[in-house]
Amino acid sequence: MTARLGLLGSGLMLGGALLMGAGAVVGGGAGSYTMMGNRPVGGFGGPGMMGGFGTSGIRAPGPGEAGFVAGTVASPRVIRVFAGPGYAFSPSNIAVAKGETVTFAVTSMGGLVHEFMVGPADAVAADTVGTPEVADIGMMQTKSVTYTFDGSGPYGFACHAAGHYEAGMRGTITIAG
Ligand SMILES: [Cu+2]
Repeated sequence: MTARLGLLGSGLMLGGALLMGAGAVVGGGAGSYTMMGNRPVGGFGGPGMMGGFGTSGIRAPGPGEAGFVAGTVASPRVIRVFAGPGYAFSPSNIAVAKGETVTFAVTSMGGLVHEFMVGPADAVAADTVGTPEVADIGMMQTKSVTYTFDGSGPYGFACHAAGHYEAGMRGTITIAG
């Protein structure tokens, strides 16, 4: 598992290291590791997710990059986001094309339970009720939320688990082109 993760880039290598640490923190209980064997929760257990880990690399091309394909309502572009380790998202800055529909597949790395809210920056900052979000993302779980960026922004995302936003757990979404 560790070697496989190592192929995926520094972000996941960091996550892998954190996971080992988290196991020690919780006493190495088998329970904390059984989740790793389960399919991720949130609807991305299918071929699409595995494709994301394949030869195409950890992320698909973004706006302005060769091979970029804007997401649509019928076929959203999937962007993988790692919540943690610690109080941070990776990536913390995401570029989307104006009008495109994006599914954020958010995986919690490490022992903290996170949330992911996305939408207009002011609503996200204020944790406004009704702003799209997924919550209770446990260690190595993946949950997804889909959003269409049909405005001019600014947009953002954040985790509003107690204390996380204040600790800096937020990011920005740039409308490109
Ligand atoms: Cu969090």
